[in-house]
Amino acid sequence: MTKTALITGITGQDGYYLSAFLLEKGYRVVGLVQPLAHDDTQFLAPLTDQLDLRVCDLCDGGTLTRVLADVRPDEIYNLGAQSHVGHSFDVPEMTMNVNALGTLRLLEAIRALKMIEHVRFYQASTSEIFGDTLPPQSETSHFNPRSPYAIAKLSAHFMVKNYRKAYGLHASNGILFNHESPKRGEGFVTQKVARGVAAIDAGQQSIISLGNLNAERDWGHARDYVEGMWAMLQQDKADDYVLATGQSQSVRRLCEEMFKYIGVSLVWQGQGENERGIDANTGEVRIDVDPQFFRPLEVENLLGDARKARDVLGWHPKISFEDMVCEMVEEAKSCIA
Ligand code: NAP
Ligand code: G4F
Repeated sequence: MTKTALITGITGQDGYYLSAFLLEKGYRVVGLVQPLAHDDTQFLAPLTDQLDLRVCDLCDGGTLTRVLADVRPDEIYNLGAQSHVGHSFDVPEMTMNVNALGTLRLLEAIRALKMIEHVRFYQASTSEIFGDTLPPQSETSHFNPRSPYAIAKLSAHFMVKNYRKAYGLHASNGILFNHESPKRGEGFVTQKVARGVAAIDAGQQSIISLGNLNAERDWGHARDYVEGMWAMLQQDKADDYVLATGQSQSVRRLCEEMFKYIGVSLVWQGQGENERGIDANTGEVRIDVDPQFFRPLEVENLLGDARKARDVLGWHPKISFEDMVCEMVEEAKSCIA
């Protein structure tokens, strides 16, 4: 029997890779697209003729319920979110509405439609919920959120646990550490640097301005992480899992690695707001620090311990940081060419 998966946030990075993965497995894939976001579906262009796209906002409980009643999915992947941490400080109410209440609306629709026993639910939780808890962070680490984004996601995380315990819903939180790809939104640091490097290589830009160069992230590739999402829903029992590579890099090191692909070796001079990344050969400044990219509160160091996912799900990341970086820079260069 063909299984049906419903994906919220299908126009995002993970929505793209998860759709491709599920289509390959023979699923019927239905995706929710925001009412005013039709242009965004171009992103899905290679897949759109195989997808069933429905217009629905996570802030609209009535439409969510009607779509669910019509689609009757076997699996729901709730990826839809205002996912930019820095931006969440500017739009905290909207972030709470989409990320926390949006999840609750979906869970309530499942309950109202008496689908609890028939559907499996994946929640896109996040390593941001650990905040300044010291690494490595695992499922048992303290949650210490430091942004409206993380607070909203933690609320959704607990709501999912609550529906699992109270009503027996097969609902799992994937506590995912950063994962990137050429499909990454341009507001995130990996894509910003990849596109900046490509533009510098093409002579269209001379410098990339960044915020906190010291922050460390556990960066993997989105293609690996969507496999973990699916694996969680194939278990007899729902549970929460960390997905991570177990290695972290600073933003500074990310820059060094990306510039290598255009033959530039960076050296660093100065400190704090005066720090500069300089082309060791030419002396040209390629990176500077602009305080407008600092956040009111920062998460300094995320490094995940994904042993539970490895032992229970058999999941482990296959794509290295270096290969992910190479793919992003090459794709950014080919978009300019
Ligand atoms: P993304 O590229 O920012 O995609 C977010 C998706 O949510 C987009 O399709 C967006 O639609 C949709 N969306 C936003 N507001 C919505 C609303 N009101 N109603 C319905 N849909 C809405 O994020 P991603 O990187 O794919 O991440 C997927 C999920 O995993 C997100 O929930 C994110 O918070 C979480 N997460 C991501 C990472 C990571 O490193 N990528 C790590 C941990 C957790 P538009 O395209 O129209 O804006
Ligand atoms: O790329 P980022 O914006 O990702 P961030 O904040 O880690 O969030 C991403 O990963 C989370 C999982 O841990 C997801 F839940 C979330 O949805 C999102 O996908 O920033 C990474 C780091 C931060 O410390 C930031 O302060 O890079 C630092 N940074 C330095 N300069 C910058 C910049 N970030 C951005 N976006 N832009 C800069 O110019």
